Amino acid sequence: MLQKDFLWGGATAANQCEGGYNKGGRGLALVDVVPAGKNRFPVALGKLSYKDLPADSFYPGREAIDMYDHYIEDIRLFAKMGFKCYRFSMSWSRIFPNGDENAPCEEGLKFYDEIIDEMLKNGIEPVVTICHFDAPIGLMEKFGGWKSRQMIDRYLAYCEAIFTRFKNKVKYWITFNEINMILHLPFMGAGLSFKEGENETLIKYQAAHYELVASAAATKLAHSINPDFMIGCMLAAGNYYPYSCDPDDVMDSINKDRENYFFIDVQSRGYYPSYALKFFEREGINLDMTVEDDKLLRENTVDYISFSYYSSRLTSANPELTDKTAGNVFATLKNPHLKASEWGWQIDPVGLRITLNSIYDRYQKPMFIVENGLGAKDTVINKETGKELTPGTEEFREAVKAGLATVNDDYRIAYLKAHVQELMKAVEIDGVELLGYTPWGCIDLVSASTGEMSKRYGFIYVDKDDEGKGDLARFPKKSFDWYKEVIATNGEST
Ligand code: BGP
Repeated sequence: MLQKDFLWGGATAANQCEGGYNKGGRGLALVDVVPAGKNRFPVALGKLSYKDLPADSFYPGREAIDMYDHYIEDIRLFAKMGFKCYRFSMSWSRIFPNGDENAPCEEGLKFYDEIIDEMLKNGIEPVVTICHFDAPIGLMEKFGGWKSRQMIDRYLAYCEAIFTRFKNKVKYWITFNEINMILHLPFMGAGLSFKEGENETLIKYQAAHYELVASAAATKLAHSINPDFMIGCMLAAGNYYPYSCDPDDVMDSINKDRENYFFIDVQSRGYYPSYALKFFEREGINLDMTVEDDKLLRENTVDYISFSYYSSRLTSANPELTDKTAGNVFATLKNPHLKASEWGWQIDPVGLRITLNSIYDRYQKPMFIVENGLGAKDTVINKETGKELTPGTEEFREAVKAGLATVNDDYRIAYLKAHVQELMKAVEIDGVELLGYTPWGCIDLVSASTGEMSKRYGFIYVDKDDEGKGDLARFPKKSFDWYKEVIATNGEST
């Protein structure tokens, strides 16, 4: 049995659902300038400047599903599903539009006050990601993003504003979404861009160091404001399997895992692991790392470890093996034992149990699965006639109005069901400590890797397409009732 207060819920991020990019005094943020389509990865990787793109490239991310004006309706739908918690992110540039103001923007704080109050009214515990791919553009322009140590103070000013304002309303915080994205999508993760000939590895690890110090300093600050705050780190997780039992493959998988676990090693243990120090030595990487940084890291480790899990990964020391998955930031070898999503993300529920066990064995701290799910193309149907409905048509709108539109997303239910069953085994059989589970994109939103709407994760459908068309109507999919039952039975009925 899971504990009675297990936190079932869902997860989103401001940058992918909130919209209202120019409302309430909000300044431009990182993701506002990462376009959909073929230029998305070059910009997210810091190889192409958004300034070289036409101004209309950034649709539909900036308006997303307009949760800015729909949050009451959305939170009530979450409450209907029985959510115990809701993980969302605050938009840094709503609180400090340019990043460097002396005082926070009251309108931004008020907006989150209202959202949180609505959640609390509905018995939903807020879980707040402080930064989810969306530092203010002003700070990118001024400092080159997390290349600069000055980002730490700006981040802390933001943290102080929200910790103080919400100290009696929010308990669970996450300092950075998927902090290891610095290595994989450096512009999206940390506002980094690179010039020809620069040492990218050095820049990425320096930025990582500043974020790690900022995270530790935020943990210290948080506990001084409210000792009951629970501060978590967050990793894009998913263990690497060795391709074979060849010891070289096994060693290779250990090294690949370390690239990601490096971040939690520092955030949870409080010091740099020896394999990382050796790596820096070999690469000639000399980081700006002070005695005070070291002290901060050691004295302010996280209270819990949160992570996203979509897929396991597969690696080999043999360079001749090149059959990799496409469509995933973490390209991996194809695992013959696994099926994959339409985007090539390999589906591995047991991998979730393996990942939970690895993390718990390594750190012995409570964990929180804050993202998991299946991105898929959904087809809307009329639930009475079974007829397919085309968004944008009169028939579609009529069916939505009459409460007859739905999606029979059995594929999503199958994915989530298998993962919930494995997380239950990890708790009940292996004894890992798990605080909660918040499937990603509990309401359809813009995809981080494609910048489009058509890769959907939600229990709730949102009428909006890749061109930004649609009237934003929301309605439950079949998975909505399935998840409601899972929550109502505390995971016993899947
Ligand atoms: C994670 C991000 C999310 C989210 C998710 C799904 O990396 O934290 O922001 O989008 O992945 O990815 P995608 O939207 O690319 O399918």
